Amino acid sequence: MKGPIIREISITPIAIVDPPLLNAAGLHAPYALRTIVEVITDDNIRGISEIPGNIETEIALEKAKEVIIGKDPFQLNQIKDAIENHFDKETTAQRGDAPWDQRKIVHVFSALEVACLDIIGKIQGRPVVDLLGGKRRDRVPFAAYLFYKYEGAGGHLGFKTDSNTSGWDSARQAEAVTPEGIVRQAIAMVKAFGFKSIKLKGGAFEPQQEVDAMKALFAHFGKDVPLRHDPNAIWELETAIAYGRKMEGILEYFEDPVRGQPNMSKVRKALKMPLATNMCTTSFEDIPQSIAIGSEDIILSDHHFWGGLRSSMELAKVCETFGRKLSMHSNSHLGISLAAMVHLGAALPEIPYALDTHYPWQSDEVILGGRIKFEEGAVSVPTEPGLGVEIDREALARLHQNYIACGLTKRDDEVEMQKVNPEWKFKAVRW
Ligand code: GKR
Ligand code: MG
Repeated sequence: MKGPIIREISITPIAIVDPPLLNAAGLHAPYALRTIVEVITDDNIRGISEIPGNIETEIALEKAKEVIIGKDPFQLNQIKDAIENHFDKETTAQRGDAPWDQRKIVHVFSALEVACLDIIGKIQGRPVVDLLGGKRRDRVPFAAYLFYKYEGAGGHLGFKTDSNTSGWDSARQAEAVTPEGIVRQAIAMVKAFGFKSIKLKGGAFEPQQEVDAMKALFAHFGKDVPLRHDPNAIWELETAIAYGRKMEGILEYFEDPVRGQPNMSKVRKALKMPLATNMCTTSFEDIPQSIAIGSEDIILSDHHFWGGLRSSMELAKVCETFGRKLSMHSNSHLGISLAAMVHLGAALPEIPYALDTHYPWQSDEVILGGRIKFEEGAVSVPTEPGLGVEIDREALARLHQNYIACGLTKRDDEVEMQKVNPEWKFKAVRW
């Protein structure tokens, strides 16, 4: 039987408004970059996906067309093999020192896989979750993701910001540097989205200031709201043990306090709380050493980095076998990525921890129907065929214009930070 054939792949870089959020690598630019990928079959079925934007990934996607156009979108193994053979092998070291993953090929395959699953779902009349083995839950829980931020840096936030702005919009606009500022941000975000767990992106200020913020969150929300802290591996081993000890009993988990599996393993042995990572165990090739030395309890997967939704399901099995828990990492993103995360979240054997999402920080959207709604901190699993979301053409064109106008081609939080503080330099380990 003749299957569908991939006739065209369209790659559209976009820039979405992003607030001036701080992290260990510096400051978010006024725009976060995403790439929208559309895979179109010979009978005009269109599968879509969204990945972090980076000019090098877009060039690699362009080059992938040479081996993907003409393939059957159902043949995901062939597509994967073709990509692997077409490009040089990428190593874990290429993920880089930044909090986010800088490899190209994992992104390329993830973009193509999700778009092909969207096509397959549309042809079969089934949601993507059914292609991952079927739904284990109807709603997928997410966590509040707090950030230190400067008021005034960066660009406009995509909504009217005047003295009448209230609720989450007002908190999103406000400076949050002190523990009290972080608690105010948490209250507004939890109220607006109903999140039941809270994570603070750390690594921006001295450890004691961040520990004080976690203590202030604990004092306000109490033990029934799980808390996490993520300094993005910028602490020394001794710092992580000393300050981690101060957070024992208040953190649900401690995320990437130090750099590298050996250091993570030492912190894990020294502290009485689970460790999570999206920085030291980031691909299947990292798993043997992770198990041998025990570098973490929880792997924060990300389908954009782990090679798509199906390999994230495989990772779930590996985690189950070796006594790891699995949860999800995020970066600034829109609704296509969120929909993919929700399908995956619905299929995973268990969700012991609410998943990360940056979504509340964004105000743009590229899908028809506008921004996806959270209820009680969770997103309902789409039931329509494929991902269940479609591109809003007018929004895509506008966000692509933003991309052209803003002049950014890759994420560089150090350069953005230097616009505020010219002396500032990224350090892989700072405190
Ligand atoms: O958005 O600034 C950010 C985060 O620092 C992000 O880039 C990280 O990749 O959220 C991520 C994390 O959990 O490490
Ligand atoms: Mg992290």
